[in-house]
Amino acid sequence: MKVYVNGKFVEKQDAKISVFDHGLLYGDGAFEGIRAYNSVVFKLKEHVDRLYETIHTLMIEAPLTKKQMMEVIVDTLKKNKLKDAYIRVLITRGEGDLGLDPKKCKGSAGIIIITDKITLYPKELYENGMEIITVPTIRNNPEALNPQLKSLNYLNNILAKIEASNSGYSEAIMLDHQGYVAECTGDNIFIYKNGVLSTPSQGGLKGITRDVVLKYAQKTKIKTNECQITRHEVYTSEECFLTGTAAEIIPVVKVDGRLIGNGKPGAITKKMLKMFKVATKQDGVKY
Ligand code: PXG
Repeated sequence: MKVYVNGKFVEKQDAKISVFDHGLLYGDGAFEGIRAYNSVVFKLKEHVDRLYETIHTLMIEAPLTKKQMMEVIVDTLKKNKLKDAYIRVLITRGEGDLGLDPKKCKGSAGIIIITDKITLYPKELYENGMEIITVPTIRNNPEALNPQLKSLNYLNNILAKIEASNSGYSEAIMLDHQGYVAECTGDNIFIYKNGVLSTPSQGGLKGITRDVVLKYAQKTKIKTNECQITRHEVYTSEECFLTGTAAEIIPVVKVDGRLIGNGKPGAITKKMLKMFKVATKQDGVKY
């Protein structure tokens, strides 16, 4: 497997950066998780735009222009001869000294790692739905560390993941600083009730898969609502599902021990899954 590191393609075992890189020392950097399906990089432009929005706020200098970045991502896929892949793109602050000061860093690093398909959850969960819980760790307050920043510091989500997994669950709901449902550790959450598909308006990442689902629902005349959502509203929903690049779309059938609907993946969830499969083959950059 060839990895792109700072302008060079190297073998996996030679893909290394300095231990003085602030990406390692402080989680000072940004990343994206992208997928390619049958030689189409799904929503490539949207992912690269989001990556560059994160580094803009973090004031990290881009190692490549957006256009170059998109080209290098495609080159990495071609070099590895992969039609289906999960792509991890990182931009770190670069090498500095043992102090926080970003001004002392020499220049950002760009890294592209590719793996053949990843399946985040077991196949049967996609068919039968998963059971999730709410965990004590709340999502970062947006005025402390905005959830729109896909930074290399994922400890907030990792702490929640640890809590989920300690209790025997593979995914968890994280509440926001006001106690409303924000999102899951690596996915957005949707609920469906009385003809309306709702997703939290605040506290979580505005996911690209989330956006695909919202746009498709609107196109097919399903009412959508981005709003504050309570746990009670999740418990009493007819359907619930999670969305994310890694997870794709996964049905949820039980939350904190409460059955959702009839405890089986619902019709709207199945409709979204079907749409998503079609979209992933069309909606992106072909190579
Ligand atoms: N919320 C969070 C906190 C995320 O990290 C999503 C929602 C979904 O966004 P997209 O744009 O992918 O629809 C993400 C992204 C993992 C993993 O290993 C998950 C993500 C990113 C990196 C790793 O579970 N999800």
